[in-house]
Amino acid sequence: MRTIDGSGTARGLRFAVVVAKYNDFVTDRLQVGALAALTHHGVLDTDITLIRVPGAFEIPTAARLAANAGQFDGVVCLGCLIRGATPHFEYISSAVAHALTAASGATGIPMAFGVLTTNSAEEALERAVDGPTNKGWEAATATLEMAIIARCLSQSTTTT
Ligand code: DLZ
Repeated sequence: MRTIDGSGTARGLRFAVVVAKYNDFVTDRLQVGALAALTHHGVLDTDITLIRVPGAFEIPTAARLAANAGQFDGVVCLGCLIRGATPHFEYISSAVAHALTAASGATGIPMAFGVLTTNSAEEALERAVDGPTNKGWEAATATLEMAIIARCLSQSTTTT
């Protein structure tokens, strides 16, 4: 039996990190976490492209454009929606989640949903602390595991 689980080095893989600037007191911290995770797993700084978009609503379009550019093995998507401060919170959250699912499916490029949807700024900041519990770190790790899986599957040959 063969197991493919996304472990192993991510060196040589290229990533786009799409970050919403809205609520940047949180998203800047998610960005730090995501970049730390990519570096921790062997991704070279020169293989990372940072794309900063206005708000969460713009993340899926940028992610799809990045994927279609053919330069990336994965796209890490980071944003922060705060219910109390966002009148159309449910609408944007749902739109972003659905659009990212569609973009990843249509392009075949792994994308992770690192968009916080919290009740308060305090809850958001709790999810953007230093280290592996940072949701940016988690999203980057999920993206690179999926990129490793995609690389393994694309290199697989059928044997009889
Ligand atoms: C307009 C808006 C609001 C009210 N709240 C948020 C938010 O909590 N998080 C976020 O990332 N973006 C927010 N935005 C901006 C929208 O995502 C988008 O950038 C604008 O509606 C322009 O399309």
